[in-house]
Amino acid sequence: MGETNSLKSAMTAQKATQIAWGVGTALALALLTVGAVHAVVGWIPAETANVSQSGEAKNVALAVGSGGKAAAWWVNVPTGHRRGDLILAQNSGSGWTTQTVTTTLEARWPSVVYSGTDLFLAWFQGQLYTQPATALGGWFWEQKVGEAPRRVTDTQFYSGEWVRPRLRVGPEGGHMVFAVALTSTQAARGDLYYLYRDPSGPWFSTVVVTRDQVAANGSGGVFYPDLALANGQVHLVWEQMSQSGSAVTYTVFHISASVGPGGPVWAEPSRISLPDENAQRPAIAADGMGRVHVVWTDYITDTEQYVRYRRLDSTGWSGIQTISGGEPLKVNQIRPTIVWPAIAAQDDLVCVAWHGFYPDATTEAEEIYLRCSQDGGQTWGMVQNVSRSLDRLSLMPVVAIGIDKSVHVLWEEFQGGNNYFFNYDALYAAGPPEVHAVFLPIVLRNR
Ligand SMILES: [Ca+2]
Repeated sequence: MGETNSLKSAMTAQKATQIAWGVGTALALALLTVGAVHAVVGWIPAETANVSQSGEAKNVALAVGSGGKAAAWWVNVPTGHRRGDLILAQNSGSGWTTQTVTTTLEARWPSVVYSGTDLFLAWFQGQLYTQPATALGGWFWEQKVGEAPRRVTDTQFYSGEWVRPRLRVGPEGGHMVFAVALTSTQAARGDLYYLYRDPSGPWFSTVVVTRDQVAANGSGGVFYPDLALANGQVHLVWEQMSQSGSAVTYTVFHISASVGPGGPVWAEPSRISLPDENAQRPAIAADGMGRVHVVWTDYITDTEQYVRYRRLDSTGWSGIQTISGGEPLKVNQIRPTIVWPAIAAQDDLVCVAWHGFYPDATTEAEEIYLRCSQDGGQTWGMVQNVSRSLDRLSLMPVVAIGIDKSVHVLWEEFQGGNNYFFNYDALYAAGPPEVHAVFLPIVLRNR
């Protein structure tokens, strides 16, 4: 409750009015020079931090504990390298404390999750696929903070940047998902793996969906999976590639399971993106009320992408909504060349974050956007600009919601130089889900 009060006090009416007029002036200028008012407002965080300050932060992950404080987790990748050290930063309430968790310089793609006050970390450690000759593979690791790390399985797995291990921990045990192959020759087209364990037991792994299982003409592949727990069920989503000759399509699929003493019992997988979409990078979140919320990128062209949204509740799947607004999103053609959505939900609050820039951007550099629904995903508030750094690449956000309904966002922010693959810091911002006061003065002023 202390955090709620501090958020409210930080957002005094006077401050909101000052910032609102500042944004209004900026948008009025944009109207004169560009000729179009884009319906994006600046988000007013209650708290911001550069949590890495290393110039080496990649693959950021974020979770908020029952105490309302965030834990950030990323890989410090030295310039010229592909892997690095794992860094954990925790917000004590009076500042961030940072620790190096591994020093092997072999880690990528961390995941972080709270179960009550217990903090769990997971990651991939080894050589990711770059070309067949260097697909050496690696292992997945899990660590409860305060205890020793342990290897999730003895099996050596092969995968690439799409491996995306995601960990969830509930009172019944742990759940993990990733996209991998058992051989280096198949590393570029993995299968979908789900793993589970009892609260103190070993991990059991199972292949949920094979690469060709839901591909129309074979030659499939599984990429970028995600995981959520709702009503005692496991929900997985993933990006499914299907190749027929030179035609390659990407589709977002969903599968659910009941997990009992005998292990998971899977339902049939189902496609949740439209057949004519080029649907990639799905993310899923459970809201604690039995619903799951899914977002993905509809990649039409390099310069026309949209964030789509769908919800599964007791009546089935909702229709598809476009969360990123009416204007198409663009991304730079350096990294990662695709819009990258993230989602978090708690009760009726659902928040989506993504990177990109809109057609009226003065610089072709990504911003981090945030949009929240306060009625369980039926209607959505304003598109808000979280990063507000027009000339710098702001990439690959993650989002989390605290029990006080504060929204926490972490992303990679370019720190300058000529090499856009390196020199990123992990930036953090937290605040209320919505700042309605900002938009109204803009409308009045433009008239
Ligand atoms: Ca930016």
